[in-house]
Amino acid sequence: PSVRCLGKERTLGMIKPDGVSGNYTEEIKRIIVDSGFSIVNERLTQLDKETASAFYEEHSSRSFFPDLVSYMTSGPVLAMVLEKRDAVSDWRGLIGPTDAQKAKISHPHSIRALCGKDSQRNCVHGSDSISSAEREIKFFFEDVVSDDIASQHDEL
Ligand code: RTP
Ligand code: MG
Repeated sequence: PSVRCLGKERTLGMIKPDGVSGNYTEEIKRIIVDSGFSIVNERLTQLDKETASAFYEEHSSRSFFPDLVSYMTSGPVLAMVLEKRDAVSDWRGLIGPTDAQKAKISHPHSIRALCGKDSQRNCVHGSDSISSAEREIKFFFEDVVSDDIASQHDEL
């Protein structure tokens, strides 16, 4: 199935570990819904090193990659499938620039300005293209990440 259907489009949004542990989940969800997105699926999950590395594999040669993997595995993340017309670009616009310090100046109403700290801890993720959205929605909702927090707890 395509991420585009009947004029609507889907993207992968994620609240990163700092957003979840900082108790921003409800506020971010309210912004999402108030901005016209439907949250059509969601999954709270703890990424391990392997899954976090695979998710961000495009950055594997960057100097910040080991830090990025540590950050993304530091606590649970909430992955969400977000749907609306132009979901991919509209969600990128709503989250703001990568560097949360810059976001606070240039995009003060963005989500990263609200709950991000710096160029790494920026509290949310968004797919950067329609093809990334297709890959990332599959990643969280069909392939690698199959156990949510509740079922992981059941196995303990
Ligand atoms: P994302 O993929 O998480 O939505 O973020 P993005 O497109 O705005 O930025 P990207 O270039 O894809 O970088 C992915 C994530 O890596 C961390 N990062 N750290 N220390 C650094 O200089 C640095 N640069 C990037 C951030 O967590 C960024 O969101
Ligand atoms: Mg990116």
